[in-house]
Amino acid sequence: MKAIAVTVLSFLTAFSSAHAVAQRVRVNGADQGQLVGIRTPNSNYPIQNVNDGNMACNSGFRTPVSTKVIDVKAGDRIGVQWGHVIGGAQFANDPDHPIAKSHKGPTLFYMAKVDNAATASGSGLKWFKVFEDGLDGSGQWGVDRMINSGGWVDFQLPSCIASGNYLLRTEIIALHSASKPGEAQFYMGCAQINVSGSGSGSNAQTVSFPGAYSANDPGILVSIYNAQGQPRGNGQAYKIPGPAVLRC
Ligand SMILES: [Cu+2]
Repeated sequence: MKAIAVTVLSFLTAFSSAHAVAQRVRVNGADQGQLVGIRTPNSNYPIQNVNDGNMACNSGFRTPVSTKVIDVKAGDRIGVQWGHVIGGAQFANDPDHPIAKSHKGPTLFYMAKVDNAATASGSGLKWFKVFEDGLDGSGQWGVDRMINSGGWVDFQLPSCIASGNYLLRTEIIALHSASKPGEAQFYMGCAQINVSGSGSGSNAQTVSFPGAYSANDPGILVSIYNAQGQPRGNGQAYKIPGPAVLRC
């Protein structure tokens, strides 16, 4: 009986609870609260088609969607927390929190200027990349660092960006099955922020979602395993998808 229960549990773990959703924002370490100022989908399933119309901010949000626009200053440290379900860890030492450990890959942030971050759609925007964390020389991924940080990924807002409302797009790309076309898993969510500062704007390269990625990008169609079968990279530098990170 116990063996059957364990088998069923691992089946469920493999096929649903191992995924992740972005669900909290923090500013200079101050947690803004669960589902506050961030659009979090009810489903933790990934998008696998890079041309999916919801590649910008995801879809199927837990309602009511927060109307909060979080005030930040250029140069602040801002972070988003991931969890395998809304609410984070479900019990002590929950092995799938914040995401199944198999889900190696990069973590990324993009921003797009909008008139009103509480109401703006993610489609049709011009996104620039403000953060990326891929594979380091010791075989650790951005996702490994996110797991070690309890699901949080933080970065410093560029000092040169113009004041105003932005959608902040957070993303994980899970590459455990990505050696087959269409099997990279994209997880994303959008936080709603209002940036104040004295920046005059930047001439960062912008991209569209969908559009920024191709299914054949070297960082999307890729085997991440070494000769020993460990998910530590295939011996070549890992090329994170998308444009270069904005440097002020
Ligand atoms: Cu998953």
